Amino acid sequence: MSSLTQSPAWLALAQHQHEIKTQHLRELFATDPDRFSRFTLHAGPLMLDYSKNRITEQTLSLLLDLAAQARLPENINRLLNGDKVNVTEHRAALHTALRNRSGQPVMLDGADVMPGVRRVLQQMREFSDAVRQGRWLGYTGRPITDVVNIGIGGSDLGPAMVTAALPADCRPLALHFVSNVDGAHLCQTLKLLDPETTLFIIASKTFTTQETLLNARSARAWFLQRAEHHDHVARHFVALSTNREEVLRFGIDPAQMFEFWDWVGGRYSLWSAIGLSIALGIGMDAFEALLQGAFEMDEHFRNSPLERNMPVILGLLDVWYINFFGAQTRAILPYDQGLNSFISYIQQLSMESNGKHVTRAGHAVDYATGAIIWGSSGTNGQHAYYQLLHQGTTLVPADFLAPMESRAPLGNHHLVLLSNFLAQTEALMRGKTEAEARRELERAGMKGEALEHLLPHKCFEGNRPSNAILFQKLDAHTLGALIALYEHRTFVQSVIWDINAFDQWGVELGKQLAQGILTELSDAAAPGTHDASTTGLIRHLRFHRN
Ligand code: G6Q
Repeated sequence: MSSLTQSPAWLALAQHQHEIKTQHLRELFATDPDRFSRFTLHAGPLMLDYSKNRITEQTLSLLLDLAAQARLPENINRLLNGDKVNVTEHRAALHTALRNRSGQPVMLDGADVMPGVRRVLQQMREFSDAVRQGRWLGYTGRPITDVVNIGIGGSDLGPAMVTAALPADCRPLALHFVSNVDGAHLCQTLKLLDPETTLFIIASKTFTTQETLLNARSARAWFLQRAEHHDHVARHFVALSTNREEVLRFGIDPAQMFEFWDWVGGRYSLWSAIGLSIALGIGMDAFEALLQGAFEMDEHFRNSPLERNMPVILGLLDVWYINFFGAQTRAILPYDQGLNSFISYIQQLSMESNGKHVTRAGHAVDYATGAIIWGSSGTNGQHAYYQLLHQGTTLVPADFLAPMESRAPLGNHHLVLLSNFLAQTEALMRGKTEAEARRELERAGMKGEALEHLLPHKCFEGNRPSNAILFQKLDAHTLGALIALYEHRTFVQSVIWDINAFDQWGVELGKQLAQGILTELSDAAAPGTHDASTTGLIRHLRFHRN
């Protein structure tokens, strides 16, 4: 047994869960008229209603004891002050420095990182302005019309999500994102483009990622088929990376490189030079509004007492459900079409950060860690999988997100959207009792055996927890705050679980194996020692591809 699961705060929560698990949210609301105001928080542009959670004041107080036991305030400071919190890679995780708008220095190993951050932001402004205003010309003197971001994982999901969430009305540039090494992804994209007016952004922190480099080489070959001369590459290829040597080796002049640093984790990198496609898509002012929104959330995280701290409360609620109710998943259900890709972004952020099986010191955990994140934008999910949320046997805590104002007002669409948002959270919480279902069936004229037969199917247990996050309108500032909220919430979980949220060794194993198998797929003589299944599949593929 680990010291965590034997600790006083943990044992007290386990005991409390035993007492509270039969209590229904309906009763909690009925007995406390102030429940909504008691369990509502504001941070920057966001409002969180967490009253529809299976908690009481005592639950919160016990969760806060757990946070104190894990020395959460000290750990927040360590993160924000540039301590090497990524213990397996001996690195800081200073994504907050990238959006530090305070004018204060951020020290790392005795040096202020802010001058470098500001220099790259200025470089991004100059470049994105020049491209957007048509001053940056392609090799035949025509302005750029299309930008293709080639990157994967953290070098793709963030920019793709932000630019999908914040479509500008009249963008001067069309943005494309190519991530998959499946040649179809690149081919389908290039089919639409003219090399004379296309700019490629090769986004890779390491500049060694197999998929990205292969896509980048194929894109360059496509470009050179038309442009013919290597000198023209300079007007059409830029690199976002920490690895100057590899960028040079690829053939991109370091003058066309936008630098970032090893203390920026891939899934935390959209705030860095990796955000160049965002700046090109929505303009540098809007990119800086995104940074500002995130900065405000950072300040809230740094300065608010734990009991009024939005990322802390959300992170502790996650722990409450995962570790004490056995919840294995969490749904993210934004009632805003712009946030459709937000789910896969948070999926990476959360699952790559906290999908860990050992503590920071390397001891196996004996408690659950990161949950599976999934979902889709409402109302679509209601007509697909919400059935399981309402009547299934798995507890799925859910985040419901909604804007109070629509970016695309159209008749009463937004009111219909909001009414569904509210109806779902209420239905999950309340459910429908047998008496209510019976009354309803009787009113519909049903009786006798037919009624008794249908009755159990029409009952809803309810008591299904959800958070509601409201904001005025989805804009850059709000989105920045929202992303930072989820980043910090993920960190809070990791502190309670004593795991490293900033490494991702699990990603490496597949990469290593794929290198060896690549040779074996094309060369029957290549040595390989695999299990019978993998060997069989390799042979089958080699034979049929021939
Ligand atoms: C993120 C992960 C991973 C990474 C990609 C791309 O935290 O480490 O998603 O971003 O593997 O890596 P490169 O940017 O180095 O190409």
